[in-house]
Amino acid sequence: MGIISRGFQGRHRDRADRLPPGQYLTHDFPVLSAGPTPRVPTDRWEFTIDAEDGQTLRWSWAELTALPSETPTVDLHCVTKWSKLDTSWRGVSLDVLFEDVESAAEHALIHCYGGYTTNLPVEDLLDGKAWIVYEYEGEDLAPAHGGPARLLVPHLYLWKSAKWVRGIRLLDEDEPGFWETAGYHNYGDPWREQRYEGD
Ligand SMILES: Nc1nc2c(c(=O)[nH]1)N[C@H]1C(S)=C(S)[C@@H](COP(=O)(O)O)O[C@H]1N2
Ligand SMILES: [Mo]
Repeated sequence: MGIISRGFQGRHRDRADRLPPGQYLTHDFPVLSAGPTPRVPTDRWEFTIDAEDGQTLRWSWAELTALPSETPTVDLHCVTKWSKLDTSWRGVSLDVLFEDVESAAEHALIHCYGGYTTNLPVEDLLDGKAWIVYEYEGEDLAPAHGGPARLLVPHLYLWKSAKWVRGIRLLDEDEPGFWETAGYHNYGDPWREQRYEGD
């Protein structure tokens, strides 16, 4: 219930302190998509975690939304320099989805309806740092913002928060995703201003 995000914000209580270097505050919610918005009816939606040994775990929409949910309130930081404070979401912690995953893989490649991909270390998905969210500010997540469901991993730049998320592939070797291949930073920590390769 937002304990992690409250703790995180406790360290950055002031608005100015909560703004990473080079960012400005915005109050609207811009839409940034590399392609058209895929429309995925929830009766055909599924989410999978594929481990490096071939094991696949699968959730239907009904199964995902029946899992215990959390309501994180988090700050968003986009590499195009806008930040938005105190956004509130509902979704399932990746810790819950990883409960039955047996894997020693350190790398994750997120894949989406529509073809977008992004990579991050598995540890950045765990310990209360990431969710599959399906509500924003108390409403169903709008398709433009990734509905029916998106990844939310707010401690990294927002391009890592994959919209229309479809699954996670666990990999022994790191594999860059869409923007990482195009010159964005492989990790993308806004507090270290890791915008582009070499930052
Ligand atoms: N599937 C998918 N996810 C995506 C993107 C995308 O183009 N496709 N864009 C990323 C980028 S670059 C940003 S900044 C955020 C924007 O999220 P928003 O449109 O909800 O603001 O989504 C990220 N997730
Ligand atoms: Mo972005």
